[in-house]
Amino acid sequence: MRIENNGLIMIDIQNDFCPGGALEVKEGNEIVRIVNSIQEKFSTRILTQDWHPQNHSSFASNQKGRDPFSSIDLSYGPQVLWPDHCIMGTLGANFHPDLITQPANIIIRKGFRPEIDSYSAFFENDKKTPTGLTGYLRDRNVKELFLTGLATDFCVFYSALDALAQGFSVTVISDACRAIDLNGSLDASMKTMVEAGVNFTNASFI
Ligand code: VGL
Ligand code: ZN
Repeated sequence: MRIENNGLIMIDIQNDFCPGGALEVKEGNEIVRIVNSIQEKFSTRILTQDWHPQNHSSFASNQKGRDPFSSIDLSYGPQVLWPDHCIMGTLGANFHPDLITQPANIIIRKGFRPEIDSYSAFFENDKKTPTGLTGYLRDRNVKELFLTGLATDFCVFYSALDALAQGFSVTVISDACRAIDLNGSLDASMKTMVEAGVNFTNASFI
């Protein structure tokens, strides 16, 4: 079945989030085959790409005396500090080499402003600055979104909540996602998504 007017969002399936990468997500590479196997069932295919300048404020290396995976307060609220990752133009920012990218209709890059991080595919972490994805999807008359990618408890999580708030129906394809799981973030994000009304399925049911 090809699902018309439905969109598949493939979030940050990039080398730096896969084993051996700068911010590796356990088993991150294992989703590539699963994501590839369902792409043709969707009429609209969206890739997102975490795309940071070297001086990005979410990098612990740019915050004096701070360690990766600690948290600080930035102008828009608390922000986890990460190892340098997905630096624009580097190999680590490339999509996983086995990910099928040709059929994608649009690539949304996010996190390119030095002063603000961007987990969600829709809004940056100030919850105000849009990426433009909402307008793109509305213009394409997409109503239902299916989310895959890395990481379940950060970029997938914030994208799912924002997509719901923008009026889309949202289904996370669980076996096509993997988590960072920092201080219980996976459990917390799952609970929040369930309570918010996110649906969950597996790729074999698509
Ligand atoms: C992500 C942390 C920092 C993600 C991106 O894709 O989930 N996490 N940048
Ligand atoms: Zn990032």
